[in-house]
Amino acid sequence: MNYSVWLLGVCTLGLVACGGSGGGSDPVAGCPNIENPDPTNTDGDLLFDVCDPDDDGDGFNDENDPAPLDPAIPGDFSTPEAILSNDAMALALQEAEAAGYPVVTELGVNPPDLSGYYIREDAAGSFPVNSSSFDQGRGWVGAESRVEQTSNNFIKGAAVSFTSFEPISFSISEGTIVRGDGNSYTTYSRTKGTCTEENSDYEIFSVSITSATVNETTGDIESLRGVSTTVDVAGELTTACADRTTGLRELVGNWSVSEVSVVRKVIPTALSYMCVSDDDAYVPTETWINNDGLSCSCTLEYQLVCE
Ligand SMILES: [Ca+2]
Ligand SMILES: [Ca+2]
Repeated sequence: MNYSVWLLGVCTLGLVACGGSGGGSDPVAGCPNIENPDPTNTDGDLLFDVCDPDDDGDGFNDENDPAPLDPAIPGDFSTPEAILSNDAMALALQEAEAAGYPVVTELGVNPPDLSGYYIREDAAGSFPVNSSSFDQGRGWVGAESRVEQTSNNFIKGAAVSFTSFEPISFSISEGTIVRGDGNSYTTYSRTKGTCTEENSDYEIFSVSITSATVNETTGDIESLRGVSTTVDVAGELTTACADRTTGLRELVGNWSVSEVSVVRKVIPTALSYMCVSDDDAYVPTETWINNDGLSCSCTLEYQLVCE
């Protein structure tokens, strides 16, 4: 079975991370909605800690940060430049290139607009090389995803992963940075993944760089290749979780390359697993008001309910 579920499979398209920091909100000094807030401001940006989603400004949101008040742990991943200058990522890029799988790192600030809905077919992608230079023999699971790109080039995403015609996981993410020019782009993301198999509490903090081109006619994402490296871990690694990526990507400093030839851009009614409502689609735990004024939700069983 082609499987890479818990770390990479749950991340949309390879284009959106599963977690990461907030970004892209309008700059407002202090805390706009709190009266007399505690002025403690760890990272010295425009938001006080009490209303800053990422207190230390390292690019990992507080709830996804092993040390929310220490920017040295797991490191500064708040910008593409910071991710590129991280030692583990720099080594991963260098070794991936030496293995014949170079990953492009665009830094232009006029990337294509990736907003829309996408389908990555089950087993459409692969992991051709990793820290030990062998094919893991596993492919990406399928994914349906929603991408919202903000004006300052951050991406918010939601996705349902599937395999064997069943949905198997969902994710909601924000804080992925997109850079590029024309039709080519690179995304820079940071992720906390949690493996729950065999009652594991193992957490992996990783950063990823993924590049691709957008087909001007179809809007499809083509020739996608990315590298992801593990920068910190927490909890106890069970055998089941280690087996996911042959026990390598679960350890600090290890990396893997992923590739997908085509991720199709679709209209929402073409989606099978996300909850489609009017002209939009949602994943479990999301709620919204539909065009008829009804209160809707996408259930944990991936069912649309409006009342
Ligand atoms: Ca702050
Ligand atoms: Ca943080």
